Amino acid sequence: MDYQNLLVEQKDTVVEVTLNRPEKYNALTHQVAQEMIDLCSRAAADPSMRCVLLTGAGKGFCAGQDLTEVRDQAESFSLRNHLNSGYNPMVSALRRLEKPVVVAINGACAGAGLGLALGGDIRYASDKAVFLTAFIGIGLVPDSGVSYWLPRLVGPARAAEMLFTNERVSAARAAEIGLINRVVSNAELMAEARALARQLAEGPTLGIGLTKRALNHSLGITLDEQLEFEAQLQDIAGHTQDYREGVSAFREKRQPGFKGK
Ligand code: T3D
Repeated sequence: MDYQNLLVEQKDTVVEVTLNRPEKYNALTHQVAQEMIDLCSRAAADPSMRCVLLTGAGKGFCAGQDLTEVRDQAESFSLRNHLNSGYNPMVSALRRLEKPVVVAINGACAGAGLGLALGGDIRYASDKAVFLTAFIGIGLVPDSGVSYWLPRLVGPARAAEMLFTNERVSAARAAEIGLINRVVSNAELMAEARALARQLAEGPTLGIGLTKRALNHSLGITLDEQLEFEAQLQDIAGHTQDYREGVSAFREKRQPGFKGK
């Protein structure tokens, strides 16, 4: 597959993947998800790729769903199908990849972009990064694994706060509450993340892969079960007036007027 939205560069045994839609803060589309899925299956099959390092081009890491993408807004459009054919297999493929995945979060990380980051194994963030769930800002429910990871990483009360209020969480606070592993100065982020990726790639990566399988197994219900449940709920939220209003308000750069309908 030729990648239109990813920059992929292999440095020795580390494959560096950069989400490359900087003018939209690397917002996600179905095509981006297909490219990520392809990349994960290549990485799984290629023994010369022993660690994946994921980051974003420009100022943002990933702003979640591309809200400017023109698509069928008809009642029949199913967010469940949208998720099950794109973001869910993307997040699942990253998580199932039995090789270490380091995420270098260079800037804003929101919505399904947060799900993507949380699907990795070890997260370093720039001191300029900001984290927000974003879904409720447009009347939606968490998807892409965000409702799976948040309560497990930060506890149910903080998860509820982040999800209900859409607060912007700084990188320092994200490290404090366990959402990320480490904050690094913006200038040092890639050097630090590359050093970690290289260290992991030079380690016993088969053992790391099996350790990842053990960690995944320990988590109770599976990520895949929660991804499907999120997709069902998103289908309901995706047919509300509030969702239409949320997306229109974003495009028109104004505050949304939600009605709870
Ligand atoms: O609908 C479905 O498919 C269901 C699935 C949903 C999954 C989801 O991910 S839902 C959540 C979607 N994401 C959001 O709601 C986040 C929207 N963006 C923001 O809240 C803010 O942009 C950020 C907090 C991410 C960054 O804020 P800030 O102030 O640093 O930057 P900015 O000026 O708002 O954005 C910079 C540019 O990126 C700007 O472009 P412009 O105006 O300079 O040409 C902005 O429009 C663009 N951008 C940011 N987020 C998105 C985006 N373009 C498209 N889609 C975005 N999500």
